[in-house]
Amino acid sequence: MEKKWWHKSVVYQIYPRSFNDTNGDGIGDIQGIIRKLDYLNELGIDVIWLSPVYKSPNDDNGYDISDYEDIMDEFGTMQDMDMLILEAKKRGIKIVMDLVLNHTSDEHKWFIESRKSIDNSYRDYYIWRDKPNNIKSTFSGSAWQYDETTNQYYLHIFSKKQPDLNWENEIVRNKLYDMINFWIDKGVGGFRLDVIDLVGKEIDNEILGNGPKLHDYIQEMNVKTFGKHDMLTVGETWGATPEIAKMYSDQKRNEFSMIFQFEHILLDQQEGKEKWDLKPLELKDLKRVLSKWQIELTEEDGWNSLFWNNHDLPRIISRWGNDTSEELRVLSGKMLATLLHGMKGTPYIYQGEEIGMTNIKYESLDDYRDIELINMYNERIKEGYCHDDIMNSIYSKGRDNARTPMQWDDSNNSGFTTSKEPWIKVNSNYRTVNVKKALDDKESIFYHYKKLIQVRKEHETIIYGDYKLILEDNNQVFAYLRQLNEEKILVICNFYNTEVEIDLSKENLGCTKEIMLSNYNDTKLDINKILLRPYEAIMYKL
Ligand code: TEU
Ligand code: CA
Repeated sequence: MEKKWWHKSVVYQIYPRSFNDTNGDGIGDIQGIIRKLDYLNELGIDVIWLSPVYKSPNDDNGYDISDYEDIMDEFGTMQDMDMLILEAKKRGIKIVMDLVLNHTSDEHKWFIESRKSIDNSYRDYYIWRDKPNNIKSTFSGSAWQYDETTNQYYLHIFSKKQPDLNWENEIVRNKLYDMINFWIDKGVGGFRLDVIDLVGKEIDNEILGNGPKLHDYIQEMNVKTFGKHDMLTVGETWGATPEIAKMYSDQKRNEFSMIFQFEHILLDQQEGKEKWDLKPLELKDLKRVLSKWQIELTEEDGWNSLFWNNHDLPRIISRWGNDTSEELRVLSGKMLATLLHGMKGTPYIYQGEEIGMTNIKYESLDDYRDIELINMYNERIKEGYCHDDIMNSIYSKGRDNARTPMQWDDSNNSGFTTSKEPWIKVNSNYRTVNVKKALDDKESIFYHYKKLIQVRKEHETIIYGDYKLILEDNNQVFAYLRQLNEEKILVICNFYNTEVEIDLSKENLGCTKEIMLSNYNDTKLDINKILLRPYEAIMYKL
């Protein structure tokens, strides 16, 4: 296995719309990101994954692209983008662009042409049929939209304004590869590939993810674009197992550097149902799933990504930590960070995770902006679900939980914008949860993440060491051992808000040399009998 630069990297995801507004229109912009590069440098991250900034009508907040080679008006200009790439590079930070290749906006010139007539030269860029089949849209309802101009239906796995591209059409694939090379020539450091497992779909056989031609397409894309460069590429693949992950991330296969797998993310939803159908997380399931990925996907035949959050997911402290008090928010935020960042793989930090931002509960549905949850609300109301139950699902899993404005300080609208009307309301806890306060407090979650990033860079054991789960049957503590040659690092996390005593004497771990970091400042060095306090998380060097 060849060592790669991204094995040691830590990635920070920015959702530009909610990051930092510099022209007072209530919408984040690229100049706003440039102004915060020194903050990100202070955190110690090496890569920024930038959610889409391309021209878009924002039906799905930029994941509906109308021009891949121009910048969304609200975010600024291509000159701003060139400046961001340059200014980031000056700080040793690479920019990873978000590529949405499964679909475009219905306002993309290709679709405007395609829908004009059956015999239009762009017709076959998209997926048209005389009648719909049973495929459902992820954003509720049928995945087929009737277009009366040509009396046919077009496929849209996501919103009606996101028609799926036809990857069986080689002209489409080559035009997408040309676009990728346009961004490579601009000096970006890599790509995140949105729902890339869908591009091999065979819609007439109702095959969506992992279609038979999927890996042929990915290998063709690799060879014709980023494969010629030393780039970080990460595929979003919702249905992946470790075996499937190897097909994407085994270096010998020339596909991607790694993928986002979501098996741990699905653990608090009812089997076979949707994310809105909630069930409590069982720690034993989380231990089983994360350990499986640590053990079955090694660097010999693949590479893991490590994440709790992204722009589609609820904030992890509210989801699996504790946001009921300041003390528990900080303790559980540090515990969750320690648990993830001690593992093997490339960690991803989502904007605001490093200061422990939490979920939101807007009073009115009118305060929500996400098409997915609004469509779901309307569909479930029609199906007879009660308002309160639907709102409870939205509070727990709605994507707007991740999209409230970044909380910079305790001034109006948390320093995100000077506008009185941010595009989405700021979380009312911004006076206590904000960057300025975190930077002034050496005990803040920010400095815990900063330390975890530092520790990762200083210890090959964290990058490449073996992983072994310990205390496997303990349903309150998640503990594991990392080992590389003689160095051993032990991570112990009390996952809950109650004390628990553990006995490690039978684990033959040897003696502890050092407490590398802890979320309590009086953690003991002796590990044989430990009384772990609420959410206590410790990284020991043995
Ligand atoms: O997401 C794919 C996707 O299926 C999830 O967003 C889905 O909404 C799930 O319920 C998340 O909990 C990608 C992008 O990350 C997302 O923002 C886009 O809306 C989507 O593709 C379409 O491009
Ligand atoms: Ca702005």
